[in-house]
Amino acid sequence: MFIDQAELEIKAGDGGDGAVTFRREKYVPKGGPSGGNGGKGGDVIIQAFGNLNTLLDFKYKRKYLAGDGAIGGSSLKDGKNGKDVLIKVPVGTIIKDFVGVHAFGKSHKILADLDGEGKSIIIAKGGKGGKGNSNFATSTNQAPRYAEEGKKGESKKIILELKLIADVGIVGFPNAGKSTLISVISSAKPKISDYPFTTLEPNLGIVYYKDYKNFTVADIPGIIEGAHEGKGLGLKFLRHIERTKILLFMIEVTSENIEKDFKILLNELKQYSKKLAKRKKIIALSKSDLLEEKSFATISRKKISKEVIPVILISAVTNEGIPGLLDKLWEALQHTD
Ligand SMILES: Nc1nc2c(ncn2[C@@H]2O[C@H](COP(=O)(O)OP(=O)(O)OP(=O)(O)O)[C@@H](O)[C@H]2O)c(=O)[nH]1
Ligand SMILES: [Mg+2]
Repeated sequence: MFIDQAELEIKAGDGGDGAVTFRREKYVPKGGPSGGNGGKGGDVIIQAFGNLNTLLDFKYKRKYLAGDGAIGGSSLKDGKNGKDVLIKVPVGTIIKDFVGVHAFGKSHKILADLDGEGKSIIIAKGGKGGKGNSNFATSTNQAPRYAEEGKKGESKKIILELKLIADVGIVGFPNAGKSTLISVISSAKPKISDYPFTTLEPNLGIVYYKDYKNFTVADIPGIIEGAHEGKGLGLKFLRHIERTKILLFMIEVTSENIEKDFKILLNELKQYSKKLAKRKKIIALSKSDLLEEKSFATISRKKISKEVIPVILISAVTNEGIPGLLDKLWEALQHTD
């Protein structure tokens, strides 16, 4: 199962209490106050790591507690600070408030969008340590018998939501050859099979292009007509290509009606998000090795779409068109922001 949303309970550490102690020295019958401060509670920190790509870990572990600060010591020694907890998430993880109910219904406030490697947030702050009694001595009370209590650490419920960040998102019917393409052009090794809905979770691959240049491609489950009404696997996976710059439509070249297929795919995208459907597009006609006579010339580009969209014939089996496709994707990426 692909987990792209998780609910966590987090609690930062409580601050340690300040201490009430007095100096005991030889020949000093009444020592002054010597209670140290309590330690600070540990923070809960969430950080994005590029080598992760699911929220699966959070299916099993949902509670995160940072360490409490220790009580202040005698002889003005401060208590130890509590240990921080670091929660590692994939790049592209959005952190939301568990729930915010207001006049218009429920909403989840976005607390952070960890959209870059190494980005982090202190999601729950540890409580301050309490001051020891040594801080409270005054001219009228030289031996205070009280100290401050440590402050409680923050605790909250949060939602993690993952939206993959890729340069190119592949859209197509099941079995079009999307996963095969990503396995050929990148180091990703997704499951490939001769039946629909082989891909159940998004795959992200890095394409190493010429001269150490690279870009990322996301392969998502296939879409079918009516997906916006929940048919097949629905459209929820489109969220993973919402943040791509280019959409690569993949249609089998042997299809009876490429133009119609393109329209169906585009319509499903529109139902999900008009903004997404407007993104820059490239069409790859897959499995060109199955084309009996080389009749690509007869597939009119104009017929496929009214917009001017590059159409490239490819085969993951013979490698035909693949280098040209990478050139086109790279070139198009240079013209997007
Ligand atoms: N002849 C030929 N077969 C291909 C080519 N590319 C993919 N296939 C085959 O087409 C079938 C489907 O390939 P996948 O890559 O799993 O297709 P997909 O689009 O990822 O499918 P879903 O994950 O179900 O959406 C497999 O049997 C592949 O071996 C190609 O270029 N030529
Ligand atoms: Mg697939």
